[in-house]
Amino acid sequence: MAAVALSLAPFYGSAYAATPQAPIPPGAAWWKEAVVYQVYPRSFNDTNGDGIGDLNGITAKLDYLKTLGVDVIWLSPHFDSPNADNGYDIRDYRKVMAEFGSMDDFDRMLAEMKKRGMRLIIDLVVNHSSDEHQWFVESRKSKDNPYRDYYIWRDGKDGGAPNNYPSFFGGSAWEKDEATGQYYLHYFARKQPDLNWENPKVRNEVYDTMRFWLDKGVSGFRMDVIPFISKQNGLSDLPADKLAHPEFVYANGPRVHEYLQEMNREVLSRYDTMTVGEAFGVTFEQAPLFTDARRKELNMIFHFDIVRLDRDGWRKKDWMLPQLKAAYAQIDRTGGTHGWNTSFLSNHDNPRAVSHFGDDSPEWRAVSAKALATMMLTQRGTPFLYQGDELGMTNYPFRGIEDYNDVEVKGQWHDFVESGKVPAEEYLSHLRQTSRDNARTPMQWSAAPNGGFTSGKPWLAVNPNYTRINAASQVEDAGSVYHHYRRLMEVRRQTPALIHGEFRDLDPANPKVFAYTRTLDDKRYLVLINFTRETVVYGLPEGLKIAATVLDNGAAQQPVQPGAASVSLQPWQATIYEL
Ligand code: TEU
Ligand code: CA
Repeated sequence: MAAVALSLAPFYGSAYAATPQAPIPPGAAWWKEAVVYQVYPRSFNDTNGDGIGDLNGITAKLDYLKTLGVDVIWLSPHFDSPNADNGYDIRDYRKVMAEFGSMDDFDRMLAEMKKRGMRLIIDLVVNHSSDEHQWFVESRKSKDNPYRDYYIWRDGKDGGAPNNYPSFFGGSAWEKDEATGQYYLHYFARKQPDLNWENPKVRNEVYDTMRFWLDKGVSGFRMDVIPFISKQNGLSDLPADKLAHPEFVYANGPRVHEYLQEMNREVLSRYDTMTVGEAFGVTFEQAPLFTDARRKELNMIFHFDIVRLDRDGWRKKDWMLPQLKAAYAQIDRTGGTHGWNTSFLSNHDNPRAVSHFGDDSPEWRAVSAKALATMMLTQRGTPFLYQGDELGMTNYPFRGIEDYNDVEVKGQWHDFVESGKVPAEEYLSHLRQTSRDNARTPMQWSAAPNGGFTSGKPWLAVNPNYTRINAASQVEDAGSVYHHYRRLMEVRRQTPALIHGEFRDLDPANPKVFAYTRTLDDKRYLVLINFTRETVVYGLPEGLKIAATVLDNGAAQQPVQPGAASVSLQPWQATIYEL
């Protein structure tokens, strides 16, 4: 305990008292300086006992987020939806999902955020809508319906689908519709038909929707699978080697940049916004096409290269630290001088950060979660923190297939297990580690029943470790994961070099330690992170001298002497030094 107090010393005094930060002023770069917190509303906080999180539940927790140091909230879809994919299938883009509350609740939530100097970005899900959207209800009625061209309809070929495109949620990406005998395209579930962006009416509908929410006061959008909006000319069959990862074809339609530039011209440039594109299927080489500010498209994108480092679809693979570092270095390069990046380790589609990249055993969970926090918040990119990761929440102890809720799992179970291609046990052993449901279990607010998330029956089971891992106990404990995140955000806010400074990996091949500098003008910082359970003596590269410790994650045993040539890094130690 003494060691913890000592290592926290530099920021313990002022930071624990939690001086609320001043709001970031409007202007070109507020979104570079901001820390974003993703709320998955269904699992955040339920205030009416129906087992589903709601907007009032978010409003009730704004002080918690403010104290943590959050500047911007990204709200996963809050729109009217039949929930085939938990809101990523939108029935009405201008209506609030009934389970989440009303438009009045939304307006109040937004006003309360503004009162606290926080901004809100919402999820723009416009590659597809719900099949229950009025546009699709009309579109499927007849070939000459005025809405027919809002979606992508084709005749079948040789008695089957128009081409061999697979859906991410299992089976073909085409569904035959009885009314006309034609097929419609759906990259995701059958209940998520793809919109036809070639139709200018569709684009204008989307822009109108964006204006509707911007005029209400939201500050921008996270754009769901936005590179997929332009479809390949001719929609020909995928070659065999592209079938396993169709995203690299789906993301490369010929008109995607034209559409994004039009969207920017028509809408985004007229407001003070931030935009982040979910860039599934976009390579490092292509990334600047989306984010180079001179092109006027998006501010930043989510690269998948870190969260999918050790993945092949639902399969989990081994990973090594140098691979992770290489991904960081490449991502940083794609940002370049004119672009900007994101920094994230988890979201509602990925397993929990600490279970994925840290060590979620009881002994190492907290310290490794803090080490990952240090890494995530000292990259050159806007950090996106996923709800619950600030507590070091872990993956769920899934047993059988019946424990899962995700539409993706149901499709895969059918395609791989029921088809006899993969034994159930093999699929399940990977799924336990890779399932999206790991991140979707309810927030663990306290040690009360259901982690204080609901007084009713939660829509998805709460992780039984809520009695040990919860917000109430961590807010009280200065040495918690929560307070480490809070201190990191405060340090980041006060240290321009950690936001804008040049990133340099000092030792890309080191399998145990991630060592990098962040440099801005004459200010230089060193970050050292030990990714192992062992003590590692790390010799500093020639010429580097530590001037002071800025913040460590509670693992350090003794302060480093100024001028020291090496540091004895404790297991999972992560420290920011000033050079
Ligand atoms: O996800 C896009 C996406 O392609 C993957 O992350 C996907 O979830 C899957 O894991 C691929 O195998 C976005 C949303 O974030 C996700 O929640 C939605 O299900 C999807 O789009 C459809 O809207
Ligand atoms: Ca509720």
